[in-house]
Amino acid sequence: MRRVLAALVVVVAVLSPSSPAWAHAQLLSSVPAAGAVLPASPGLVTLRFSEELNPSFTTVVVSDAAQRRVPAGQPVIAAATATVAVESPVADGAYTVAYRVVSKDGHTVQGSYPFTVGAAPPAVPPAQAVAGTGSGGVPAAVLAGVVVVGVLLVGLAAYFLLTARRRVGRVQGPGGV
Ligand SMILES: [Cu+2]
Repeated sequence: MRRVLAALVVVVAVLSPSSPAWAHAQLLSSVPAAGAVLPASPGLVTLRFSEELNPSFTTVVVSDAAQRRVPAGQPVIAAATATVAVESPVADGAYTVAYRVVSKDGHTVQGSYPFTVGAAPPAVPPAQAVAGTGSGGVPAAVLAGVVVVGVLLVGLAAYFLLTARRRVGRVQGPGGV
């Protein structure tokens, strides 16, 4: 019963776009800021949240455009702020800061944001730009395409199954004495 309740809570939490009833740790600001274009590699990445962080459950990962992890120290927690030291200067390029923290109520909060070192990155195709809202998810257009193809395939399969069954019925019908 408790498991069912827990599952329900998760479903409700996932379905509701924002849960104002629960005060979750929220990223308030960061250095470098989301979308910042820096002239040179940052030495530190600092994230400030809306509530105190638990050092045992705070993860901050910086990765490059190829999703390789940039060597950085363990997050240093001071109240609501987490700071990681970038171990050696990074090359020009696009980077992502991904974080995972645990709210006071025990729920995990995660997110990510990009920043750029050096010149601004080349323009991305519109579909990718739309998806680049920090979720790191699959572009909506691709998802829609997958759904449409899936529905078509299921429809085709159903059609062939039905016609095959009908054909079998026809063949067996007269001969099946
Ligand atoms: Cu919560």
